[in-house]
Amino acid sequence: MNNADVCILIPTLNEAATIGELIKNFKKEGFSNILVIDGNSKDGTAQIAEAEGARVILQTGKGKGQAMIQAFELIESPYIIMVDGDGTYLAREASSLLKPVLEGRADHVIGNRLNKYSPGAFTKLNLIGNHLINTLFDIVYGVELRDILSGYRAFTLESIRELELNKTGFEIETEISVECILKKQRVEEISITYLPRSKKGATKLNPVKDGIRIGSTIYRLAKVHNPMFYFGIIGFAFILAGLFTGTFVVAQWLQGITRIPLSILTALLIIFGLQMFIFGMLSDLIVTLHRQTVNLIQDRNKQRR
Ligand SMILES: Nc1nc2c(ncn2[C@@H]2O[C@H](COP(=O)(O)OP(=O)(O)OP(=O)(O)O)[C@@H](O)[C@H]2O)c(=O)[nH]1
Ligand SMILES: [Mg+2]
Repeated sequence: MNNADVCILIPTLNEAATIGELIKNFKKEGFSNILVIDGNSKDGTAQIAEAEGARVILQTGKGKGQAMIQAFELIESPYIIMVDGDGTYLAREASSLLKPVLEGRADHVIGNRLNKYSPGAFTKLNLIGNHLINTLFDIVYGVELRDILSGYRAFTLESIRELELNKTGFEIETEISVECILKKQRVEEISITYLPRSKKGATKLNPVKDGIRIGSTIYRLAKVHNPMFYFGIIGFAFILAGLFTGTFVVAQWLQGITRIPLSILTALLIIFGLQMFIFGMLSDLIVTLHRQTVNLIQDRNKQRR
């Protein structure tokens, strides 16, 4: 393997404070094939990147996700390292991230920030949000990944091309992680250092708005992988509401007051909730049968080859 076979992909939006140094550091590590996909930065990020010898492309749409998807289409190198342009990740850790991919042990390697982060790298809110999102992911997909939102990753071109990616914003890392699991790729996590963002460059992430978007992406994508979870949550919410109104109806009835409209509402809530569970069970059956069919076709295809 030649280092030119590795494309260092950096999405940037107004990262003039850090992009030059980052490119220099990757060059020092022997990586010369550097692609910056810029979101029409207003602070000269693209010019700095070009001056440092990176190939710079302007993204045609908006959002980090759109930039990444556009870049994946253009890259031809067999290996890719994706890294944020805000100087929060270390170029010297690139080779340890790449190792499992080069050795053929993994298709996709995630740099796990949660073991070695510097003070101030995560705000309290970001850390709590991260834990919640990773826990939700583990429940829905039944795999233990600690840091699905990490922006430092290494993978093969072949593996990233296999994924169906549509998310345009900060949900892109979530979508990549989900798709890797659905496509049965071998995913590995490696501990990496995570530094605080430079004071000179502003964050583009809104922890509340983007956190909710990421959480709802995991939930919506669960429909095809874990429908029991998807419908079960809705059913659970309705049954809980039904039990709540039902308790009130019974308490009133014991005091001699009959609440007819509320009794009807209680029955409807519980019936609807139970129906959601039945939907979940049926969808689960469909997903399982579909999975068996796909496995059978894949096995047949392998045998033919
Ligand atoms: N091309 C492009 N890059 C973007 C866009 N939004 C963010 N980025 C880049 O994506 C990377 C990650 O964005 P950050 O703002 O650092 O998000 P974060 O790392 O989750 O949040 P912080 O912890 O505050 O750094 C940075 O290099 C940004 O410049 C965009 O719309 N287009
Ligand atoms: Mg960042």
